[in-house]
Amino acid sequence: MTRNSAVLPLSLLAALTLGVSACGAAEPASTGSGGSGDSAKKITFIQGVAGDNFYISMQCSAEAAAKAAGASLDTQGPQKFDPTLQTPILTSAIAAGPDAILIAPTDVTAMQAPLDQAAAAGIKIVLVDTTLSDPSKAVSQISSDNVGGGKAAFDAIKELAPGGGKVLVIDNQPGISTSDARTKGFDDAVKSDPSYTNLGVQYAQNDVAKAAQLVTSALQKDPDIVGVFATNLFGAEGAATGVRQADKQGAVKIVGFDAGPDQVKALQDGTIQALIAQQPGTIGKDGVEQALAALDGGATEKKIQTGFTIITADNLNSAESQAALYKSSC
Ligand code: T6T
Repeated sequence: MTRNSAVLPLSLLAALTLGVSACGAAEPASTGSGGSGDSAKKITFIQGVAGDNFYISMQCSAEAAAKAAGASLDTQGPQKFDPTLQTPILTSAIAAGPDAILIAPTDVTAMQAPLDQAAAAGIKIVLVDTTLSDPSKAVSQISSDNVGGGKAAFDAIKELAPGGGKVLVIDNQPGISTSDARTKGFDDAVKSDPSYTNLGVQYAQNDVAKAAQLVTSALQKDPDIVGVFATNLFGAEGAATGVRQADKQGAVKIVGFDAGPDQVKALQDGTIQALIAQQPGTIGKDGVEQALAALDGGATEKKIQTGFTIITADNLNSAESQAALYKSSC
């Protein structure tokens, strides 16, 4: 099923202007909310990485949905977007015996076996944001239209730099379903327009400083780069820093996935031109509802696709853009 998955028409991109930045990873989170009594359903939410505005926003709505249903929800997350750090968190969550786990798997293959084990233990698994190579054991998977988002990013760069030229992608790491799909959507779109050349994907491992360094080096080698697509919060923050360091704000257009407070600041100061805000709140709410439906023996939706909002400096103050901004806390 697809919900709210319409990409804003490109005509709305006519108002494109600037933006970007990010947020750092935090302590492994473990916060709880809602639900009381022995009969309350227990849900654990395992983020891709703690301290990321996208997952914080998802947590807030998941907590609210759990509370409304009389269930409890506790949230945990690794300090880095890394399956070797997420696996032990999942293992101890399984040992605690929740009724359901909502999780953003940090790798399509590395998280497969531990999640299959959780499902085999009778825990209802809902994949939120990212997915697995084989998601069949999950009761539901909910994510943005990431291929469409990658294409929308290129469409935005085209509007910002209509003359064509070289474009670059700053990504987290390979093996993440969401960003792999974003880079594919972007790359396919670039290939359809011979006036642009995709210099390819560079991986920054969610490290803002590394993303900045990749962008400054790329600009030294190819000073005529016209656009950078950053596939998530941290890549966008780093790309903005790299472009600032090269003193090329505005000359190099940055389009970044996600819309945390730092990205919005960069949009306002003109370093980033467009943000593709996902709907983490919807993903979290739907995730809890799917988990509870599965626990109650009700119907679940195997796949739910959510949409996004393209935010520019010009439309930032609109009600739609304001509603799409990510939270730093609940
Ligand atoms: O872009 C989101 C999320 O969709 C992706 O899977 C990982 O990075 C973010 O959490 C943003 O940092």
